[in-house]
Amino acid sequence: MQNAEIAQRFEEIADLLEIQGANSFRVRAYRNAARVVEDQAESIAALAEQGSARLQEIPGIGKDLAERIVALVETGTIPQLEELRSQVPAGVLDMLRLPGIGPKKVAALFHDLHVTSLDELKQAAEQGKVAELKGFAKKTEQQILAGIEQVASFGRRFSIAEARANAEAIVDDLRALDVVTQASVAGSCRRRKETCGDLDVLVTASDSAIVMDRLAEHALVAAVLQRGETKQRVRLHAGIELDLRVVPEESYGAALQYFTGSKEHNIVIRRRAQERGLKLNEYGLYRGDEYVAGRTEEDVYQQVGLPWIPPELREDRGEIELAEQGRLPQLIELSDIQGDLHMHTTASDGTATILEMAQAAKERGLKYIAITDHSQRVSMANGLDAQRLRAHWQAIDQARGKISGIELLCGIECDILEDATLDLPDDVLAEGDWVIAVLHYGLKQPRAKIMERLLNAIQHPSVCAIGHPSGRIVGKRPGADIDYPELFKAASEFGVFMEINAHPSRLDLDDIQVAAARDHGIPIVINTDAHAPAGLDVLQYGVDQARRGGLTAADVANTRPFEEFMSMLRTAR
Ligand code: DGT
Ligand code: CA
Ligand code: CA
Repeated sequence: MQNAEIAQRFEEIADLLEIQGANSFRVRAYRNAARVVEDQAESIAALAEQGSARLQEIPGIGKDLAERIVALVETGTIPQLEELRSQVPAGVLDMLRLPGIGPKKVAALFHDLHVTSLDELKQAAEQGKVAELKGFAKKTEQQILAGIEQVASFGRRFSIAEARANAEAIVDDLRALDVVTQASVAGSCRRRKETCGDLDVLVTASDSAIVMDRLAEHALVAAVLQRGETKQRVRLHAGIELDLRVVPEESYGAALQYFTGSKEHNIVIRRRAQERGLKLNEYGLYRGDEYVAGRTEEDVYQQVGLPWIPPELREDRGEIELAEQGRLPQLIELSDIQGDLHMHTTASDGTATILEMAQAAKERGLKYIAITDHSQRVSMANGLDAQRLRAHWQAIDQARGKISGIELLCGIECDILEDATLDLPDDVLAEGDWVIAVLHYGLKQPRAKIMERLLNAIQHPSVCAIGHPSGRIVGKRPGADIDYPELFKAASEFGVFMEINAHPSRLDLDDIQVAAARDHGIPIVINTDAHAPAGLDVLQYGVDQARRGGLTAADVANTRPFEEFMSMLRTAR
């Protein structure tokens, strides 16, 4: 447990006590404790393991507090905190995030108005009930409503899947207008970043008012936040906000370059312009007052001595150097993918049969798939034991005779158990064509244990690939604490492939590790992890992640024709 987490628990106790109207000295004692813990350079948890006396040597930590810390480190919680949490609904604490609202006001809202969440607070404020409370003015009520809006959107990032679906629908509809000549999404969404804070859209048009009206009335738009002559900001029903800019034709390339970002990439590009006696902004490239270029992105890059750089690479992670040397990679494309090596059927937690998945994959142009249902440890997902797996593989073998034009591999998504052993016996695993080893449980184990598990799996003679290596869920759950250089070194030594799990909630490996895995010469596979036919359609997001990592088709094993993929697999092992 890190110091910040310990401190956060004490802050929570202080908040809860204050909301309950506890003695202010007690409240302050916990706030002080939080600060003392947070400011320590040494690990408080490590000190706590040496006992309460060791902790009491730290100024500001008395006997009581030291014992609470020891209990917290040993059990993961504090009885007093649990007790307080049971008395105050979780949503009440959310109200503390509102600007200008402290524990005293929250206490009044909770006790006098019986409001227990931001949603209920919003309702009460809209009905004017908040202003009627003692100590609350009409102004406070408005402040609360504005704060709720802010909290709802602040810091929230949206998955690339949701971002793209919304942005592309709007861009398509704007492009369909007669007055519109060009339209594009820009920003992080165009760079295919795994999450987007907001959406940026650029348009050229002969009449900007028509474009503005079309957006304001769009079915996906919930509210117009700001509207000017050529700029509009709206909030979509999905919650994400979108900036639309209508720009002149001669500025379109410069604006697209500017608003695609990233900021870091743009700083370097602007510097290169300056070095050439040019000024670059969102309107164009200028020499003094004279317009030099800006109609297309290609023109802008050319003027600063570079070829056009794919948006996915624009993060200032070496792409400018590669561009300068004429060594930009020919990035992989969706159409390069020939196989999908991770999917589920009704044998575990999928909704379609082997043949239905094979048919769906074939319809999407794939030439081979691996059926990889769960192993027994994932009992929630009806994971397979040795006997059921052998029967399932027989069923896959029989399915081979019932469909042509697509090859089926007998695979398994085998858990790497908390004790670092594999979830199925060696003799069974040895009978499979394709074994993906994965972490599902014990993701919070210390790094050394996580690495022992991954390295054991890599050294297992039947393991072909590590699936969704970190186990993270984007924006929700951090992944396991992995020593990536060590992981990749072992994978490359033992010929184990690494997966980019294409599901937008996983995208695991992430973009940085994708590039690192490639640098280790590890064959990468991009897989959907589909649990239904429609699940096969997430492949694009995995390809985008690979592009952000700078991968070419040659870096990705499942761009190979089936025979070549199989011989690659045999050689690797
Ligand atoms: P996001 O929305 O947080 O996912 O990330 P972006 O990259 O879409 O950022 P956003 O929406 O704030 O701005 C879009 C692009 O516009 C950004 O990537 C670069 C450019 N940009 C915005 N503000 C600035 C700025 O202050 N300086 C520079 N150089 N570029 C900016
Ligand atoms: Ca953005
Ligand atoms: Ca923006």
